[in-house]
This record gives sequence, C-alpha cells and structure tokens, in this order.
Amino acid sequence: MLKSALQIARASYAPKMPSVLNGNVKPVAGEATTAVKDQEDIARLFPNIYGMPIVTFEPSEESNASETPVNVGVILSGGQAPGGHNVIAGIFDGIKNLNQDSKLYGFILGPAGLINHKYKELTADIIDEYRNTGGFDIIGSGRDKLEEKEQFDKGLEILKKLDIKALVIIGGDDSNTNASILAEYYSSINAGVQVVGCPKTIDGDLKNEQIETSFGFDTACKVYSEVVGNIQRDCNSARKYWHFIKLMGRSASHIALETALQTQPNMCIISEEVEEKQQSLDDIITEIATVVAKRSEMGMDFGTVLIPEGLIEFIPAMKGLIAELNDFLAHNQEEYDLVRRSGKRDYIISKLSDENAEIYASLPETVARQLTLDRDPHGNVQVSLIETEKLLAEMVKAKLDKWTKEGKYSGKFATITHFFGYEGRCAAPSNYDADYCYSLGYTASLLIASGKTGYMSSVRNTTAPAKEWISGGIPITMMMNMERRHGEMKPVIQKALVRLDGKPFQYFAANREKWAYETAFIYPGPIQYFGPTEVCDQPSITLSLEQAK
Ligand code: FBP
Repeated sequence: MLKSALQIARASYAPKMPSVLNGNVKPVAGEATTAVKDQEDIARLFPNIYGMPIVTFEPSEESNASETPVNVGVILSGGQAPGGHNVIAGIFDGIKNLNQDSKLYGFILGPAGLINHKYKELTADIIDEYRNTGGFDIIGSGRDKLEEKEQFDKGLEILKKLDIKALVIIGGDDSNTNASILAEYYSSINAGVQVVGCPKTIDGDLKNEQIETSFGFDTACKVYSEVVGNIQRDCNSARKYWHFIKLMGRSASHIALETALQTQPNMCIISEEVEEKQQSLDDIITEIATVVAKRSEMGMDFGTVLIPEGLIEFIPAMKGLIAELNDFLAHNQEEYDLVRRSGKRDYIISKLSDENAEIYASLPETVARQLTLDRDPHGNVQVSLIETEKLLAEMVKAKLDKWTKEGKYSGKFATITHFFGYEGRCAAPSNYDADYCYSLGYTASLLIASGKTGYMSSVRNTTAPAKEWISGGIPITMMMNMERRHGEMKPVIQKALVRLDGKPFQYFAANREKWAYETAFIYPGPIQYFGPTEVCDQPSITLSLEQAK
C-alpha cells in the first residue's frame, strides 16, 4: 500500500499512556454501585452483573503474565470514529503482554460478523499497518443490533470454536447497552465469555460522571473546526456570503457547540436550548434573520451560522410531526411506496392529523420529501439526510424578503450551505484520541485479565498529562435507566445531551452576543501531530471546561 510521508511518520508514533500501565497492575475495587435511575428495574434485569464496583488499576508487585493464552474477539459497532484502530492495537499489545500466544480476532462489519461467523485473526503485521490511522477499515463496522438470545447463542458457537475468552464491543450508548445485555446473558448461562465495552462516538453523547468523553469526538471536532475556520477566513475576506453550516451529531449538539467554542462563529444553534425554550421553526428563523439584519446595518452582509444535525427533532412541533410520520410509515410504507412521486406530498398531508398536516404543508418540497425517506434500523428518521442547512437558509431568505417589502430591511443576503460529518469521522486521530484510544484498548485487556465482565473500559483525568491518566473499569449497569423505546420500557445507557447549566454552554451563552456582531472569528488550522505539546496534545475545549476545577 502506498503511503504519504505523514502516514509513515505517524505509523511509528508511540501513544502516550498512563504511567501505571507501564508495569504490572492490580484492580482495586471501590464501593458497590447502583444505576443512575430506576435501580430496582435495572437490578432485576441484570441479576448477575448489577451493583459491581468501579475498579481502578494500581501498580502491583505481582506479574500480570497469564500461563494460558488470552484469546479475545473485537467488534466495531455503529458510526466510524477516529481512534478505533488504536483501541484495537491497545487490546492486541495488552493481551500479547499477558501471554505471547494470545490471539485477537476481529469480527467483520460489526455485530453481524459475530452472528454470521465472519472474522479474521488480527496478526502483528495487520495491527502495525493500522496503528494511529483513522477509519474502521481494519475489520469494518456495522449498525446491526445484538439483542436477541438466538444471536447471542449463535455468537457463542464461534467464540467457543476460537477459544475466545472475552469479547470487546467498541460502540456508542446503544451498543454498550447491548454489550451489558450480552454480558448478563453469558454470565447467566456460565458461558465462560466476558464482555467489555469501549466508549465510542464522534457525537460525544456517551459520557457521564465516570466516562469523561467518547473517543473520536476530539478529532472530528478539530477537523470540523479547521474547515469552519477556513470558511470564516474566506467569509471575512470576500464579505459577501452568509454560510449555513450543518455539523454531525445524531441527537446531541456537542459537536456544534465544541466547533463554536473553537471558531467563534456569528451564530450557533443548540438543539437542547431550542427544546428547553420550546422554540418554533419561525422563532429560530426570526432569530437568525435579526442577526443578519443587524449585521447588515453595521455594513456586514456576511457571516456564519452553525446548525446541529439533530435540530429538526428538537423543535417541539417538528418532533410531533416526525413522531407521527415514523409511526405512519412504520405501518404503511408499502402503500406509500406505490404512490407516484408527484402525489406523495399530498398523500402524506391527507394522512396526518390537521396540526401536523399544516406544518408538513408549510415545509419546502425537498425537506418534506427528506422527512419521508427510509428510516434507520431503529425506525428513526435519518437526520443526516435532511438538509436543515438549506431549509434554514431558504426560510431566512423568505423572512428577509418579507421584511424588505415591509421596508424593514435593505441589505444583501447571499447564502452558501455546507454539511460536515463524514469528512471528520475517519480522520487520522489527534494525539489526544490516539493516546486515549490506545489506553482504552490496553485497559480493556487488563479488565479481561482481571476476569471482569459487564464493564466499560475507562480512562480518566485526561486533561492532565497522559502519564497521570487513571485507568480502570466502570460497571455498565451503573450508567443505565429505563426509557421507552418502540412503545416498551427498556434498560438503556442515558444519552448525554448538552447541559444548559454546563460550563461549555454557559461559556458560549456568555459570549455569543459579542461573536454575533464583532466578527471575532478564530481560525484553528489543521490538527498538528508533531510539535510542541500546547499545539499538539490539547483536549477539546468542552472537556477542558467540564473538567476545570
Ligand atoms: P455513532 O453514534 O454510531 O458513532 O454514529 C454517529 C453518527 O456519526 C452521527 O453523527 C450521524 O447522524 C450518523 O452517525 C450517521 O449515520 P451513518 O453512518 O449510518 O450514515
């Protein structure tokens, strides 16, 4: 494979690790834990793995060497996130350190690989090819859900055949929820297979008191901030466009918020605030148009607006419309597919409640169509396919046209729209993600060596230099509560949305007025991999603010 000079240099980068992981360790257990909410239900559903203590690895006199090989299986689940290959490299080095004959098997294309028995052994040569690289292409990823007993049993067949002692599931909140269900099931039947999770998602919404951040968030946000910064410099040079920029994040607005903190755009919408204030689409449009008009009066017919991908589902009226559409299409998809393209919009309008029909009819043609596109495997609308950035740009234009007619506005308004998501998900991991991921993987191997199951690998104190990071494991049930999913109450890991009382949002809220009118753009530039630590090793601003004492 031909490689760039940077790839070659990057291949030999040795991730920085918590110093405790350089020697032998022992797990030190804390107090018994409880679930964040609905403790009785979670305890009842997870009788074998509920209540376990948090463990922290501390130096030990005793060797961690294992007399027998420790074979491990690994699955990459869900969307790509920078650093996944380093988690796998960390697991590999960790289990080889336990016993040189240990083997690592990767299941191909996500959870489906386990069920269909598609796997490959990840040898030293393969691992070395992928160290410090972005992407999940070493084994591929997939969004199939592991949740049925038949799937667990089918998986167990291949795990037994390969003499696999433990399975590491690298995924987001749903995949780690399923990891704990699998851990519970394998414990209940004494299958002899441990299950350990790893916190992944660029969305940054798998975090809590114990898990500081999900991996990939840091790199993805740095990539988006680079391009948003470049756009802002262009914008400030030409002074003739308003850029409407949508940023990934299925539900939470962490990515948009972090990118705003790094680049100081003129506006950034935060979905969680829209929901809290019960804003309508028109409220958001008016808010943007007001800033556009005021900047225009100040002689600035240009600017940037950041829009979180999940926005549409946080606008209360749109949420109601989408819920009705999800439900309707779940039962009538075939009939809908048979309707001619030109008649689809009227067909949907005729089937919705009066209130939702009115909202649907008011939407531009493209967005109305996008709201009825195929659902994801969970039955949800695929927000990454909805062009919210175009919707907002068009509607702000319509509002300004109206104001022009009413003599309230006389500026120019030319827009360019962008969507950044896939550009950042497979970027070469920043030093933070390269180090964090390798440590997460290495820690997972130690959790396995300590016989733990139903735990998530955890590396904490990551705003300090890496040698001071704390390695350990968090019982997954501790992060769970009961939520309604598809009409049924299910145990799930709580999704971490942007907290309006949190320091990152508070910092943004305190500065946004200034950023709107002063053009205080920041241009962060590209991720730096080699150079001074203050340039190369900084964590995200979100994490730094959250962890600030
Ligand atoms: P994960 O939570 O599975 O990591 O994926 C997050 C994400 O990148 C979202 O930001 C985005 O909405 C979605 O994946 C896109 O999904 P797909 O990869 O299926 O296009």
